[in-house]
Amino acid sequence: MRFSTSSIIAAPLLAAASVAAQQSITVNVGAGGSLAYDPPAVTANVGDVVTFQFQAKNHTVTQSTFASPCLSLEEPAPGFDSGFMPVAADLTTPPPSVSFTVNVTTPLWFYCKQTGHCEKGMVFAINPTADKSFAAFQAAANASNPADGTPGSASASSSAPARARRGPAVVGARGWALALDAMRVMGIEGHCTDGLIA
Ligand SMILES: [Cu+2]
Repeated sequence: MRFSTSSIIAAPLLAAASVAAQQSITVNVGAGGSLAYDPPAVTANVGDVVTFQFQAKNHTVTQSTFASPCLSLEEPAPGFDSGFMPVAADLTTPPPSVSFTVNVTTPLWFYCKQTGHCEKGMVFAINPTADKSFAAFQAAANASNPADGTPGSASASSSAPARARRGPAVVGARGWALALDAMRVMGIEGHCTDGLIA
């Protein structure tokens, strides 16, 4: 665990350190059955090659826009699209991959066009900025209409949906700790049973 965390942090630092050399960046798609790109966002220079390795299920990497995360980029010209990449559950050969060469310095936005995946947050970004962050892009994806991918009413800059989903677990943990503290104060720690706690 310690080693894998270090390598995840080190990769972008190395990419930023050697500006002149062309970088090769690998992004895992749907690893372990997840609806996610790993890493979900990368920093890249013009000429760098991002290779998407499709690990499971049937995903795509499809270019969209910050304003409409779950709709394919069509104007002024159709954007990058890997197309659907079905992967057998018992795959033993190297996973299929598709590469994308970074051609601009401005942010690039992508999503999975499999039904419902984008709205569940399966999005990816190259060179997101402070103003147009990956978190804001993903929040806008979460707020999009699952039926047709059109943008939702929530602002792209709002991170409220993500907070709302994490909220109950945090409150629950705090409530549990407070309850235990209260029982200790009351001196009933030794007397509480599973039935009393529930
Ligand atoms: Cu997908």
